[in-house]
Amino acid sequence: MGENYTRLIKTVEFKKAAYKKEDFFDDLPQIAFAGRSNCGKSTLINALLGRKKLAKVSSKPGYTRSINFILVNKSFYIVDLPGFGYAKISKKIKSLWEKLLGDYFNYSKNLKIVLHLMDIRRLITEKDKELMDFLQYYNIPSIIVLTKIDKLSKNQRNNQVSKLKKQGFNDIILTSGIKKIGIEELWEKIFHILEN
Ligand SMILES: Nc1nc2c(ncn2[C@@H]2O[C@H](COP(=O)(O)OP(=O)(O)OP(=O)(O)O)[C@@H](O)[C@H]2O)c(=O)[nH]1
Ligand SMILES: [Mg+2]
Repeated sequence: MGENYTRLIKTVEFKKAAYKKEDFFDDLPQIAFAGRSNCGKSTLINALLGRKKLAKVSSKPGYTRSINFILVNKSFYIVDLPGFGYAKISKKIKSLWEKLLGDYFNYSKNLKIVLHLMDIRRLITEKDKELMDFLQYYNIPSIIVLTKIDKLSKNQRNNQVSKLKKQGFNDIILTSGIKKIGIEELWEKIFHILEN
């Protein structure tokens, strides 16, 4: 393996849980984590940052309701977005989240990329397609990050990855926030994006 990217992380600071666009930060580049509720966004962010309780991890889906800005090395933000697609929340909350996400994609000029997280067992659902359309509409680049790969055997993983490749998705990172798999690769990707 090449460089140890995790060692490049010197400071991590939880800045804000934003519930409206006036609370967004846009002073520095940012990398956002999006995906269905329960797909493992907060867990993966915690694994990346090596701090256990920085991004709140759901005991039940639908926990992250705000857009959470985490400042790293005083030079960029990791942004934890609220999960979408959880059926058991009210229409009112759902439309508030959609508005919040729309505002975020619309106003964040320093958003470099959205890491689109998906549970490796589920892949692309209807809700994921909506996110993809949303990102395309706002012209925001994204890559697929598969989560919870510890739940599948090597063969099963390969099967899921080849399904995605057949659909034209070639840039895929495999991770497990719980087993800390793919963390270095993900950092490499993030630093590469930040440098360009
Ligand atoms: N086995 C396994 N479980 C995981 C992994 N990542 C997350 N989980 C579990 O999945 C559940 C949801 O994880 P979160 O990280 O809270 O998911 P989230 O995407 O932030 O959820 P929302 O905030 O509701 O959008 C928790 O019970 C985690 O422990 C993983 O890599 N492997
Ligand atoms: Mg979360």
